[in-house]
Amino acid sequence: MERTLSIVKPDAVAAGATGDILSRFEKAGLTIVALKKMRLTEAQAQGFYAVHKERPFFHDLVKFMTEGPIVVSVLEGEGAIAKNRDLMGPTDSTKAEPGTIRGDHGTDIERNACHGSDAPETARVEIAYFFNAMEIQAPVEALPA
Ligand code: 3AN
Repeated sequence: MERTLSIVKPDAVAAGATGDILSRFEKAGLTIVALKKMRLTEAQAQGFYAVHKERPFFHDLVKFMTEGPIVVSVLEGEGAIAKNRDLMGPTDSTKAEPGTIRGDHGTDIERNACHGSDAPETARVEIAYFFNAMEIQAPVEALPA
């Protein structure tokens, strides 16, 4: 079992595509074990994308990610990280096939509808950035007796 962080970005939330995107995760066999809608502050967006802070697109990316609410979730399932990235399609929406989330809801490389963690270590860090342990549904077996 693996967990990954998903973000429905401000463009897709504003377009009313949240339900469509979340339903794709469930249809692909992923379980939504945590979910919230929020609007990032500038500092929160900068912190989330800190690895990109030297990149030329950093300022615009932060501006985009704070322009409206996002819907953040933790997806759980076998191979959840790769499964989510397959559903999303490539970062650049103009290269994403129809049928992928970015192909159907993204505009370009920046306004690309969704985010998904790219590796187990980044998934762990990203999940902890948005959710504490009590906000993530744990299986009954994992609860103390
Ligand atoms: P992904 O989200 O597909 O893992 P990353 O981690 O390479 O992509 O990039 C993080 C975010 O930064 C992307 N989702 C995209 O919104 C933005 N981004 C990446 N490269 C560019 C670029 N060349 N121009 C504008 N925005 C970019």
